[in-house]
Amino acid sequence: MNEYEKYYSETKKDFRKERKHLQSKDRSKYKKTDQDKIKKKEAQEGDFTRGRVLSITLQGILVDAAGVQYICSLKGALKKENTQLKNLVAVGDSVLFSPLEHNHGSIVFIEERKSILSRADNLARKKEQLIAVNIDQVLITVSVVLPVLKSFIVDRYIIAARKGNMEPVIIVNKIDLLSSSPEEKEFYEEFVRAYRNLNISVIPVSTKTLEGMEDLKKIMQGKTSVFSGQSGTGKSSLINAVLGSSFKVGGIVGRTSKGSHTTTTSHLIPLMEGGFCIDTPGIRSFGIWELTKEDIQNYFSEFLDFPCKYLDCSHLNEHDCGVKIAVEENKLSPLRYASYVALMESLDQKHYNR
Ligand SMILES: Nc1nc2c(ncn2[C@@H]2O[C@H](COP(=O)(O)OP(=O)(O)OP(=O)(O)O)[C@@H](O)[C@H]2O)c(=O)[nH]1
Ligand SMILES: [Mg+2]
Ligand SMILES: [Zn+2]
Repeated sequence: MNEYEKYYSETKKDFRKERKHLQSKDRSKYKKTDQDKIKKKEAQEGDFTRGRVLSITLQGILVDAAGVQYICSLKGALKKENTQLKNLVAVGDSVLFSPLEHNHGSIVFIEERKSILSRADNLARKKEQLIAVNIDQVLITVSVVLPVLKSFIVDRYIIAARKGNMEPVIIVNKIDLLSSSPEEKEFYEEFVRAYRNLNISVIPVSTKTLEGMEDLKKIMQGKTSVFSGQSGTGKSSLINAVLGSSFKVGGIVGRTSKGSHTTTTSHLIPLMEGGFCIDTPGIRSFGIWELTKEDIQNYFSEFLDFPCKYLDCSHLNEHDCGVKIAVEENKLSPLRYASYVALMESLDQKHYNR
């Protein structure tokens, strides 16, 4: 068992034992170096310690403060404060707490949230169900083959990430499988170029050859990331490679959900290099995944440079469409236009399905 497996292997019964073990580990891992003292000092805010909520279990709220974990509860006054939200505190929250004996603590303040992932099926209800908050970036994972690169799926994730106030980053995995076929190489290169042109970071990697892994770690450093993308693109493999473990990411989702209201329980995993990684299934099950025509049109903002005959032109079937002409004249990326059409058609599809 590696550190992360141990970390999450807590059950009600061995929770105390596990915690003791963690504490002794903490002591050896985080030697009191000068840098550590500085880090600690930064975390202090008056009499309170600043920390990050890693997980919410039946035993309490697990909070990380500069590498040391505390089991916290909410201070009474805080509990009454908010009646709208089902979960007062969410995984990813930045909190201030008073440290108590034996690595316990009492949370006195929850910082304003920068981004929120809440369940799509709960949006209509009065009580919003938070899954995770304060996620900085979505690592949109695609693979060069198996499954093949699909631009419109990437765009779908980019739109959702931005709607949720998170930075989209594209991870192109399995570059070891890039064959010497010129067509395949050309398409891959065009794909990378197209997104870099949109000022989106594209990181080619392989979990087999470990090419690009340092770049991936670098972009995750000091940030909170969630891996997202189609099945089979290698999200679990990438997380394992980043964490240096064989820890089954899918395996822990839901383990602690027994007896709670949630069907999806997420955990924040502290990274050795600083920063966190979250193990939710991605962003597809969240409210931001719902797509509107406006979302699509805002995303393809470069189309605005090419006026059409009709102001409300959909750029699909109309005559005298400036966008279609621009594509024909190679002034607009055919890759982008094809993606636009695919996304617009997916909207129609949904309409018919209703
Ligand atoms: N050749 C090659 N195969 C890879 C690479 N990364 C992952 N794979 C393989 O791709 C398959 C899918 O990988 P997973 O990590 O399970 O993919 P996932 O995105 O977690 O899939 P889901 O959990 O279904 O969403 C596995 O058979 C991996 O061994 C890579 O860099 N190169
Ligand atoms: Mg997986
Ligand atoms: Zn048009």
